[in-house]
Amino acid sequence: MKTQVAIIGGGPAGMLLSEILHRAGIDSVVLEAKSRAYVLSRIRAGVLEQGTVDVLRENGLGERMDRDGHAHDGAAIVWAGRDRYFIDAWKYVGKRFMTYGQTNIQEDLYAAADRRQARLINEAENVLPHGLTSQSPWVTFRHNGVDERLDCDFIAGCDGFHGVSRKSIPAAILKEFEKVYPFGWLGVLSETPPLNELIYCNHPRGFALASQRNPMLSRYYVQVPLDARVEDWSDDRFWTELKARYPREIADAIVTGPSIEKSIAPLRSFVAEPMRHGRLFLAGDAAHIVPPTGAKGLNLAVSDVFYLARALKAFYAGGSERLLDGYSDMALRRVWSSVRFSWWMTNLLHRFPGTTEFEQRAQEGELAYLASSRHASASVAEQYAGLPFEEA
Ligand code: RFL
Ligand code: PHB
Repeated sequence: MKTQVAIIGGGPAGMLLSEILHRAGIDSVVLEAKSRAYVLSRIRAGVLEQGTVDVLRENGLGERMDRDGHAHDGAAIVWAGRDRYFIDAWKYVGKRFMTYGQTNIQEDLYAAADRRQARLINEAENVLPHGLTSQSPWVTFRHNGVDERLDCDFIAGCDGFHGVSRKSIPAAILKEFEKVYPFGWLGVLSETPPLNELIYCNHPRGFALASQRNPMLSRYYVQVPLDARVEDWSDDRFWTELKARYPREIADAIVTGPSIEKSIAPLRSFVAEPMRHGRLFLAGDAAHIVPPTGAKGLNLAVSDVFYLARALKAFYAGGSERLLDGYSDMALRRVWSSVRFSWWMTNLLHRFPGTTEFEQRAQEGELAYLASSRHASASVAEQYAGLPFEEA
């Protein structure tokens, strides 16, 4: 098999890259390890930055999002006994957000791929990139019991944190930065009407978050210890704990019901540099992970893909490698700004093991300061909204 860009991973990063390239007349093949049903059932992100919404719209992926998504101006934070604080991106930076599930984006991307009869290979096994520093790299894999080889000009490593792409960069070249947090998030999806806004909560019992997917689908999270097991969290226990963390009026407004999904995600910050080795380019979770507190992971995957697609388009349009050469540095500038913000927000809102009353008061003091300061509020709003994409 032959193509221009071999894309490893059919998550949001890989599928969006394939779609944007197709619209520019560039051929690609996507190799995805899991089945279509598995990919389409993963429950993950929910909050899209304005920049992400714009990229999806510009590439013909906005129709269902604009119909079913919930547009909003920012998110609230509540903490012990105080008034709420609203991160107002619309007021301070003129940007809005869309609540629209990653699961839906993934469906929209697969539907668009079907319409153009994209070459998307699910359940590709033993995917391995080769010849990265040559002009003509290739990828080997096994599909339906047959060994295959895909020749290409470039390889895009969009295979998430556990993929093979990053691991194929020699250790002497790759530098990794990592921070693992001593807790996870237990997430519940339930067919109940959500609160009408996104509300983060700092509480001595631990962090909590109220989010949504649509008018009859809610998404909630509570911070849990690293050794927590989903089996130990009945729906009753979850709702009781969630309500114990929110101030009374909010707790009373939460509509409970049976969960339709329940899972625990550990929290981690991770960055791999550089995001390019020869003809291999990393994008999305393959190169970086953020704790979900800042709602940045999917948005970073989209900005990486935006930069990478622009660089590949410039290359195929005139042969210039300037943007490809600048890709890693440009993507990493935006990555580090979101990594820093997500780390800060995680520190501000979670209860760390061994936290003393001093540290709890210091967190509450910082929240009170944010709520009282126009300057601090503008800074938080600017970062939560996401930095603008850099010009080529
Ligand atoms: P993905 O989604 O992990 O997709 C990678 C794909 O590659 C496949 N793969 C392979 N394919 C072939 N060969 C191999 N060897 C392979 N190894 C893996 C995988 O099967 C998969 O299909 O990475 P991608 O595309 O970079 O997308 C990143 C996002 O999924 C991720 O950053 C977000 O979900 C993070 N995230 C959030 N991001 C936001 O922007 N806003 C949010 O509100 C938000 N909330 C969240 C989140 C992530 C969460 N979890 C569970 C980690 C909330 C949670 C709870
Ligand atoms: C979600 O809706 O799943 C969600 C929202 C905001 C976050 C993380 C996850 O910061």
